[in-house]
Parts: sequence; structure tokens; C-alpha cells
Amino acid sequence: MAFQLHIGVLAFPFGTHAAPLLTLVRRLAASAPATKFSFFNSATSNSTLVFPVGESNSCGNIQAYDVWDGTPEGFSGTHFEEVGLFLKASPGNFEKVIEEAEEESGLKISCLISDAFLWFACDLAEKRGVPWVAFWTAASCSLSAHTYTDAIQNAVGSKGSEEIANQTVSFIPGLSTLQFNDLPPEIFPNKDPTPLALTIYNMVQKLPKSTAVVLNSFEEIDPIITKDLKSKFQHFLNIGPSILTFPTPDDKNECLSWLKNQTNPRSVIYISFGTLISPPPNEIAALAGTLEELKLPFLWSIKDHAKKFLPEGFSERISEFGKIVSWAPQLQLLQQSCVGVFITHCGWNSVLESVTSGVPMICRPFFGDQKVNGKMVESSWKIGVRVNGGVFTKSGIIEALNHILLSDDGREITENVYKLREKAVDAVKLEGSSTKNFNKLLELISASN
Ligand code: U2F
Repeated sequence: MAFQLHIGVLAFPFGTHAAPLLTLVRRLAASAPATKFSFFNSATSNSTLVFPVGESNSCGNIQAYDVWDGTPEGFSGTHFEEVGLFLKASPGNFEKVIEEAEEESGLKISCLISDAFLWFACDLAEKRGVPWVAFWTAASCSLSAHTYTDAIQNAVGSKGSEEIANQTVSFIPGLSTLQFNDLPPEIFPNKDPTPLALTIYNMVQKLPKSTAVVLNSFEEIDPIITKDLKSKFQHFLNIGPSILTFPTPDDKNECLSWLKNQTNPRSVIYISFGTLISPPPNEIAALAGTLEELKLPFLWSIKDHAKKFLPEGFSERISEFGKIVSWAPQLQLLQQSCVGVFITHCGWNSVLESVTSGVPMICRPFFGDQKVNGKMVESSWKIGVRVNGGVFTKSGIIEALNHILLSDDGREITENVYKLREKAVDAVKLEGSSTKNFNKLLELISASN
């Protein structure tokens, strides 16, 4: 088929960034069959996505391209070093492949869609005279916090972030329940900022120039923040939750068979900390010890390298009531009626999956947007609690579990998740806000030639 338009998509190949971007692209591609979408991403990340490199989607209009990730051969550094090297290799690595894709298709790119972290896409788009659409993979609350970076840094002033840690952030619309220590650490002034902190700072400067800022969320979750961000960007488009716009795959995983044997509704504890994080060894031990003592049914997705921190003989002793896996089909699992609570790091995709499945959360956030999300879960949306003291201890875990699973407040929290889920479901209906925003996005990218 001869394509009429060519759109370039620039992915950030770490954490759960590229997958939700591809989900957005799949949706756009299905609605715009005469447009070719070239998906630029690292080889490693591409290989984990639904459409491997070189294969096309059912509409035949998504093509994946490998972008150099900036690492030398045999690289074995930390995750954060890897991110630093990738950012150092950008945008040259992307530019090279964009040219290849244009040559191959004979079509110049008429619009760039990028992960918002890749702020240089703004300059690439400007150079080509085409629109830039930025996809923020987290929630509007963390984006809002970042847009107030200068005001936050002024408030910190010479006092230092420690001194005002417990003060309320009263000047950000919709975030009035937050204290300074709930904000993403990258916001605070630092003599030696990390590559990621610099990236986010640059992003904040560029976003107002974008044609649209797009989020996998829904307006009704934070109406005040939505109103504020609409006034800051040309178009601020919440188009999610995307998981409600695609049928959940019918997975035949062993976790699901195990869950089928759990007959008590809302009784199982599901534990996972996303794709990057493992709690420190002492917290893994505290969590394991408490689960073993309580003898409540649980399913824990724990990374292989962290299993060595489990107490000796743990998996044998808990086998009657618990299950440990290296990876779980999280979304399908949360949708089972026997799951009563999700112990999470508050990555945005996990929060959304919990909300759309009606499961309350126990939050143990670690970095980036996770602390803001955790605070919003507890104080604004009232759909979960954070562990007391911010780290796992036996007493803190028991307190949080009792709160969610046994107390009257816990019942209210569960009802609140249901109510929020209803709002999410409404948002993706034909006349819902997310559907209208998606159609607007389609209009914006289709007009770009
Ligand atoms: C980074 O987030 P993570 O990748 O650490 O975490 P999530 O956003 O919560 O996404 C995890 C995804 O992996 C899936 C799960 C989510 O879709 O269903 N998953 C699974 O299927 N099985 C498992 O056993 C474990 C996970 C970052 F760290 C966060 O702070 C950001 O909010 C996020 C988005 O920008 O990216």
C-alpha cells in the first residue's frame, strides 16, 4: 500500500516507557491506515515489545527500527549509567535512523511523536518544520510538579530541601496535600544533577512548544491539575487508560491457575515492584518474614536476582498459601476477584492497572514519580495507603494490611477504587473525555503535512 503520511515515533527504551508508547501508536495506526508509523527504539527494548523488529502490525503500517543505545560492547554498568550513555548518544542515534526510514519509504516525516523525556525531538521537529507531540508516560500529578520546578527551587532557596521537607506545597493547583518530600527528587537543586534530572529539566522548558502533550490517563482523576496543565500547553490530551481500549489477552499462565484455586473474594495479596526496582535486602526479608507469619494467601513477582534475599527455605515453607514467580501477567491477575490488595512501588502503569481492576494499594515508592503517585493514592484519590515510615517493617506491613483488608476505612478505600474505575471506564466511552482527546490527537497528527 502507498502511504500518504509518515510519522516518526521516538521511544525511551527503559522501564515501562516504550510499551505504552507503542500501545498509543497501535491505536493511532489502526485509525490511520494510510499513515506509516516508524517506531525508533533500542534493539533490546524493541525485542521485548509486541511487534519484533521488521514485522508489521495487522494494518501493516507500523515499522520498528533499531536505534543505537550508546553502550560499548560488553557493557555491564548500572541501569542509571545505561540511561546516561543512551542520552549521550542522542539525538545523533535517532537522526541516523530517521533518515534511513525516510529513504526506505520515500516519504519525509510529517510529525514526530516522542516520549516526553526525549525533549530534543522538539528541536528535530522544529528543524524539519513539523509538529512535535510529547507523550508523558506517567501521571498528570508528577508532570504538574515538574512544570513548577522553578517555583519549587525558589521555595527551597538557600534553606535546602531537608529543612522544608515536611512543609506543604501550597502553590501547585491540585497538589495541596503534598509535602516537599513527596516531590520527585529530580526537581530539587543539585550541584551535580544526574543525566535524567537534566533531561527532565530540559523537557519542562520544551513542552510548551509541543503541539500536544499526551498522557495515558484520564482527566477526571485530577480535574484541577488538568485545568492548570491545559492552560500551560497548546493541547493537553489525556487519552487513557489505554488498557481499557484493548481487550486483555487471554493468558494461560501458571499464576492464573494458582489464583483460580483461591476461592475467597478479595483475599489474595499481590506484590510487585515493576520492571526496575527491587527493595533493599532488609526490606525483602521483612516483607517475607511477615507474609510467612501471617499465612495469608499471596503472589509475589520478585526478580531472580533478588530471590537470594529471601529467608532460607522460604519458598518451601510458604508453598501451602503463597506463590513466588519471576514475572506475573499482572493485569490479568489484578482482574481476578480473589485479589484484595496490591503492594506496589507506584509506577504509573501499575497504579492504572490497579485502579482499572478495582484493587486498593499499599504503597512503597522508591524514585521519580513514584512518591507523588503514592501520596495521591493515599491522600487525594484515597484508594490505598503508604507503608508507615516509607519502608517495609513488620509492624508497618501488618498495619497496612489490616487497614486495607479488615478495617471500615479499608472498605471505604475499596469503594473509592470502584468509583475511580467507573470514571476511567466513562472516559473511554464513545462520548468520554479520553475518546474525544484521542480523536483530537488523530486530527492533529493527520493535519501534519
Ligand atoms: C517506570 O516504571 P516500571 O516499569 O518500574 O513500573 P510500572 O509503570 O508500574 O510498569 C510495570 C509494568 O510491568 C508489568 C505491569 C506494568 O504494566 O503490569 N509487570 C508485569 O506484567 N508483571 C510483573 O511481574 C511485573 C510488572 C518508572 F519506574 C515509574 O516510576 C514510572 O511511573 C513508569 C512509567 O513512566 O516507568
